[in-house]
Amino acid sequence: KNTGSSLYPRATETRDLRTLDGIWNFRRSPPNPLFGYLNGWQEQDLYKTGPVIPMPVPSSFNDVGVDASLRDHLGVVWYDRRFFVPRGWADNQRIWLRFSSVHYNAKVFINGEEVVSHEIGHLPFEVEVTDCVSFNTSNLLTVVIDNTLTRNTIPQENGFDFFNYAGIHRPVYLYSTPQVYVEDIITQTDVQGYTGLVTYNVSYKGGRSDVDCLVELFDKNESKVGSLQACTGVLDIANANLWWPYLMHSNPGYLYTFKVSLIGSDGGLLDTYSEKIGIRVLNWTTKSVYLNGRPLYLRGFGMHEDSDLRGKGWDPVLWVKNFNLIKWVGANAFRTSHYPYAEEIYQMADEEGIMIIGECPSVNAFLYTEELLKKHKQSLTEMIRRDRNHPSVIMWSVANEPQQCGSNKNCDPYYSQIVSHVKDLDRSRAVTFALSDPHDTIGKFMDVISFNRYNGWYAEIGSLAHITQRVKNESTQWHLRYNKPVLMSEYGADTIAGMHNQPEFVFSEDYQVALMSEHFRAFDTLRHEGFFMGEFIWNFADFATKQGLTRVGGNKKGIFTRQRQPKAGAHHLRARYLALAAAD
Ligand code: GCB
Repeated sequence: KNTGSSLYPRATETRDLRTLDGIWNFRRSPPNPLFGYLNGWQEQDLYKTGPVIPMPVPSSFNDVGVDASLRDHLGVVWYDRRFFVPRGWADNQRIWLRFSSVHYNAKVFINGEEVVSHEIGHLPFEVEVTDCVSFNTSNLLTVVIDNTLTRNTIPQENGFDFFNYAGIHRPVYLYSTPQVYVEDIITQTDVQGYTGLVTYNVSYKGGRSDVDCLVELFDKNESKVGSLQACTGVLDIANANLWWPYLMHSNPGYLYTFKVSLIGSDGGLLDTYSEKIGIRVLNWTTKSVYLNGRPLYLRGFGMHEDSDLRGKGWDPVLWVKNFNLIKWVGANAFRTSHYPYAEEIYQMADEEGIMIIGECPSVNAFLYTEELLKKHKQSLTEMIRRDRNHPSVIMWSVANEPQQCGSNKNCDPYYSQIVSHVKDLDRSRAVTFALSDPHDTIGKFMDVISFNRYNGWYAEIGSLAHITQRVKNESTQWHLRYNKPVLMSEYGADTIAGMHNQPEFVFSEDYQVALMSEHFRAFDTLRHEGFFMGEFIWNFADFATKQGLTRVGGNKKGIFTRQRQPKAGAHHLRARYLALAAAD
């Protein structure tokens, strides 16, 4: 089967697109994961083989029901729906089925025939289904999902606190392309003086060798500023408008439209596809990461894709609000802790000038097996393939809090291979990991040292006394040990909105504010040392977790509640971030 491209699905002059989002039928499997297959559930409508419940797509399935067994379900679930294929697509078109994310393991059937399977959530997969669909009648689409995590999944079981939401998390599309189609576009930009350079590589498929690529670049006013007739090349853009971060420039997030057309030998248009790109250049030293020659100071957050009822389901309402809040606070960056987010989020970040550290789904890994390494690499391949053209993505985070890397001898070879894998795919961005063990030896593989530390929380709970000194010491030690730029990728305190205590007491808004102030004092000294390049509070908003002694209705370290209302900490952070932005 043709497993297609990594391009975001779009209708163009030559491509058509239908969404398959909506209410699907859903059923949990009995504990035997094979039960449904053995009873032929994939071969007929699910409602004919037993009771079904309505399930929204996209959404996690966990929180839309009324019983804990659905919320906490671990194992196999079944989804299905019917769809029609437009008659017009029968005319020499290829037909593609695309899932933007299904968590964790997915098997997809059309009219009873298995067409594709995919492991690892948070990343898209697609397959050509031209020969599997019928134009004369409706088609049955069945998706079987298993959310069981093991020692050899990415992430591994039990290694993280966020809730293991599952389901069809992002949009599902049916789309058409011509026979000869643009398969992939890779762009990389550079800046020399006032000139922007766009190096590109367009690949196409479809069995004709007499195809030419016409590449055109348009500015925001839709004026053509460059073009080339070649599938690989470099466009020189004089007086380019560079892509700048939010609040660093009066016109942040400037994007050009990169349009590719495939032209046949008779001059006819075969396929066309456009995407937005930003012109900017990144480089880094032992002290900092530079964007367009200017050192970056990142003011940001760790986040989650998480909200009431939807769990991890893509929700444009939530994310437009999130971006408005990110800008209101004066932040310029976030880390996609702890997995790649929906593609639409990177598109918004491109437009708004918000910088992203793109993290793959490896969270708190332990036991470094060959099988895990293979999957970890696969997650990076898929993430980089998907996200590499976004100007907003400035760094790759290849893992959050790898475990035992101070003691386990397998760690070094494992992470050295992980980093070389990333470098083979993309040398234009710095690589980081969010470290938590002060004895970690894997900092040597990184371009930037990120560290997570909960002073005043997991260390010395309730005491503010040593926070400033500890943050300063640890940051300095990381820098001295590895001679790399350092950023604090997590710090924070659980805070119940509305709870007040004077003098400050843990879980109160007052304690969160006081703990933040102690960190700010450290950051202010560190900023002037020249190697400290950013602060990311944990977390942007409260989020769901598994049940546990330390989680009162979830992880409450948000500066916003889960409903995106500000705690006192949000106002406190805003005052700081806006002042930092003014000094930027
Ligand atoms: C961490 C993890 C993050 C947790 C956080 C916490 O170190 O990276 O996923 O949510 O601590 O609040 O415990």
